[in-house]
Amino acid sequence: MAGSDVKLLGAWQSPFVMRARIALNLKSVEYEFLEEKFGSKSDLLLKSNPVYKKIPVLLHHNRPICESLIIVQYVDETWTSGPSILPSDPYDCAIERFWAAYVDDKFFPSLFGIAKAESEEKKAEAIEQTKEMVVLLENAFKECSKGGEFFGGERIGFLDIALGSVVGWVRAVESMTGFQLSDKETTPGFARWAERFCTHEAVKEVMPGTETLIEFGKMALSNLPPTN
Ligand code: GSH
Repeated sequence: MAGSDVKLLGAWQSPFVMRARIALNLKSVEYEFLEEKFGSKSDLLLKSNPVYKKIPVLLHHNRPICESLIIVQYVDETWTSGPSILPSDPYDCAIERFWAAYVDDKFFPSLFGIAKAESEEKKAEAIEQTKEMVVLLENAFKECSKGGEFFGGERIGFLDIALGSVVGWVRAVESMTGFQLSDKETTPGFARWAERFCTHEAVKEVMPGTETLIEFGKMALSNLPPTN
């Protein structure tokens, strides 16, 4: 069932969509990118992901696969001739999945909590919390990379994709708030890894620039519903 007829429903600015695009690029899979407009959902999206109604959705021979990390695993298992994304060792695999879940459950919400904070006090709290998380991720990098350049060792792996997809947004939040979440003194491993990840062939064409993300972020924040 590998082969062509691959479509991806997504949006350029979404870190979740970036995960699917990076996985497809790593495997050199050609795909059609069907861009969803911000603030609306196409009929194809509603039909393909009726449960969550969210992007990304991968359509392989018109069969939908939803949820970014599940898509990454599907791509890895389907296009086996390309470089492996998940580690072959079950323990290494479990550790990468653990940290990928941490990225989704803790790190993303904390990072976007900075941008959405309604007072300076709340913003400072969210920044401190996110910085502590970067330190944890720095330690995870040491454990997973085993001295290599990426979480996956010498190649980009599952956790690189899970966390790396948000690096552009980390930079955008840093620039918008004037606070560094990661730097070469406190989290040197994370900082160097982020540079390497963003300049990788499979990543650079899908990773938007900081200024472009800031512009989008301001527009998206101004469209948030008011909180009471
Ligand atoms: N857990 C999902 C995944 O990993 O794919 C999250 C996907 C997600 O939140 N996508 C956002 C979305 O479609 C775009 S960044 N939002 C529209 C909505 O929430 O209605």
